[in-house]
Amino acid sequence: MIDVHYWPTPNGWKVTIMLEECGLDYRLVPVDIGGGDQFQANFLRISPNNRMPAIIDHDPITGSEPLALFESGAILEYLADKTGQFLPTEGSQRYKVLQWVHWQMANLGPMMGNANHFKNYARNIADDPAQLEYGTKRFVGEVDRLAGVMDAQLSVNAFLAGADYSIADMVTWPWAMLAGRLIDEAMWEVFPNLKRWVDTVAERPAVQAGRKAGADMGKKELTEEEQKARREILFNQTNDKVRAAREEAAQSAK
Ligand SMILES: N[C@@H](CCC(=O)N[C@@H](CS)C(=O)NCC(=O)O)C(=O)O
Repeated sequence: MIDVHYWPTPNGWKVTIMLEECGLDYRLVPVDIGGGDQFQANFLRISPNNRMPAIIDHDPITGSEPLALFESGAILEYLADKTGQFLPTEGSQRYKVLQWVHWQMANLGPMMGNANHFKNYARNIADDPAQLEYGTKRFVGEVDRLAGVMDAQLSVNAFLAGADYSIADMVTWPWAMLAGRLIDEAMWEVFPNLKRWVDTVAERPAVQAGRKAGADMGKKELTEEEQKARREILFNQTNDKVRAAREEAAQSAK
């Protein structure tokens, strides 16, 4: 059994999609990131970067001790090695797949996260329109650039890392399919190869099941005050705040 410490977001879906693709048994452990669960002592022990997703595999390939992992790319690489699926075990294609996994983790994910922040969230927090405009332009521009990178790659390959569907597609699809909300829905006409790939991956039953996993977790109606408190937790993190949460967690663990 694999515990998935999870909230239904693109980074969380990567893991549930892979687990569904491989037919592995898993159970979801909610990490309400707007409510601050990512700072709880038990969670920080398995995910010291206070981010979900994280997993605990109680029957790992590494021995008899349960294996805890954070970072979605590392989790998918591990699950691929565990099952022998969606990542070749050797040869140049293994590294081609990993290259695109790292590309997503270092580029598309962070740039889309920042674009989403400036476009959709920061206007509730920042009062300087020039800052908002600069941040939006910078990061939406990066998302547009990265959409072009994917479109070019997919103009000569069926899937991101080549001819076969792999963990590179699974880490990229949950973000890429949302790009229209940041750039403009008309973007899909400009990037037809990306659109073809987004639609093809969306049809896979495991992708649909992974996307639905835990969908009810974030559905509660929130008051304006509650929304404000959640934004404060999510968007105002510094080392001071993280250290205070860790110290509090350490105290309560005593
Ligand atoms: N690179 C990490 C990113 C994970 C990440 O940013 N998770 C977000 C939700 S999508 C989170 O846990 N946020 C909590 C917070 O910001 O405190 C991964 O892919 O696992």
